[in-house]
Amino acid sequence: MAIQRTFSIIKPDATKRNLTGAITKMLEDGGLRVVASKRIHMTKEQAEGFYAVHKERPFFGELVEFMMSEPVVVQVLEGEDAVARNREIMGATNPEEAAPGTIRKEYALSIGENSVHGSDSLENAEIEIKFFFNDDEIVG
Ligand code: DAT
Ligand code: MG
Repeated sequence: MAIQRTFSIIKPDATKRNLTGAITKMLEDGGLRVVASKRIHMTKEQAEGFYAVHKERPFFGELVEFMMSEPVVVQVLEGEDAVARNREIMGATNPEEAAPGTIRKEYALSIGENSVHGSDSLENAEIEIKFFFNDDEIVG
């Protein structure tokens, strides 16, 4: 175990329902610290670039349109084992499969409108943090 940083997005379905604070509290209560945060409205270029790994998937167009549909809050989270810890707090991609007490079980509307993103590996966390934040925007 080690102190890590991971990347999180509070997605459009959640910002639209005014859940930024409630979701951030679940992350904080789970042991993670918000060391960077900003509310942005993603451009098409940002949404396509961020999710480029999924561009061959049938839901790619829908995913990009969704991520541009309302503002999002992008965050850097820090803590013990932060990448795995954040994935635990988020719950499974499909809210029907998400464990009780997780963000997605509590708030997600569907597999697509599932309230949060979290990096799936330390390597991807570094790439995703750099995609949205400059070093001087992260204050540990
Ligand atoms: P996760 O966000 O849990 O890492 P993922 O990386 O497999 O999941 O997919 C990225 C996002 O794409 C996911 O949060 C919501 C959307 N998505 C995934 N599978 C989908 C599906 N079968 N139908 C619609 N959207 C989907
Ligand atoms: Mg993923």
